[in-house]
Amino acid sequence: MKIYIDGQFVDKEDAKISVFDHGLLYGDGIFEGIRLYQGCVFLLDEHLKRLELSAKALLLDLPLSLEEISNVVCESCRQNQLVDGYIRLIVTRGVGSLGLSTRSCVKSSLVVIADTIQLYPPEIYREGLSIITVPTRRIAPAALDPRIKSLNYLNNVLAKLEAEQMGALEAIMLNNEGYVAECTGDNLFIVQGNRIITPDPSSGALRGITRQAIMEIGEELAMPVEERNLTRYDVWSADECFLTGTAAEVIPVVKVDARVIGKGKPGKITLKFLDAFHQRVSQNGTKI
Ligand code: PXG
Repeated sequence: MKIYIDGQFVDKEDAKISVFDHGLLYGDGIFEGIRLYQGCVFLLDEHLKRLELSAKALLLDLPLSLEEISNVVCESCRQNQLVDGYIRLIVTRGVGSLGLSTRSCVKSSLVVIADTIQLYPPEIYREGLSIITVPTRRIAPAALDPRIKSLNYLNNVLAKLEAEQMGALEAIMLNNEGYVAECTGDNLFIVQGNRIITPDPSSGALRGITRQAIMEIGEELAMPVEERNLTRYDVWSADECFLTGTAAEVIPVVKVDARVIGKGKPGKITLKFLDAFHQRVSQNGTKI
């Protein structure tokens, strides 16, 4: 496997960064997770736009232009002869001295890993996922805005740990007010009759690229998605529930906190969105 680090493609064994990189020392950096489907990078421009906004929020200068980064992403896929895959793009603050100040970090670093990913076993997509709510609250936007896709993922890692301790593969995180924010690495949607609802980013959700694709599909299907506060009761009493994420794609949820959702199997509207999403995947890529 060839990994891109700051201008060079190196073997996996040689893909190393400094222990003085502030990405390691302080989680000072940003990332994106991007999919490659059939030789096309899915929604690459959208991912790069989000990367740019995350960088801006952290006053982090990207080491390359977005066009150059786009070329590096495509080249990483080619170097690894990937047809379908998962690309992890990381920008760290770069090497500096000890201490929180970013002033000693002269140049940010760019790492691109082009690999594959399988988050959930295949049967989950047919049968649906069982999830729980975990005690760890989503970090407040006033502390660290969840729209910044930063290398600080401890909040999510802790929640994922709690989920796994309880035997669940994914978990709902609430915000400090007790409203549903999102899952540890996926956005959440519910279906109530013919209404489709997802929490607003202000409640502590990442502005997911897959979430955005689902909202566009909703417009196309004349089932526009509403963004509003959701309680756990809303989720428990929903007719359907599903999660979205680049790695996870669209996953039906059939149980939440031991309550069966709808009929306990993937719902009709969920399957309609899933189908429309798969069609998009084959139409909206940047050829590598
Ligand atoms: N919420 C959070 C907190 C995420 O990290 C999503 C939602 C879904 O967003 P997208 O843009 O992918 O539709 C994410 C996605 C990984 C990895 O290992 C990345 C994410 C989640 C889990 C694992 O690359 N990010």
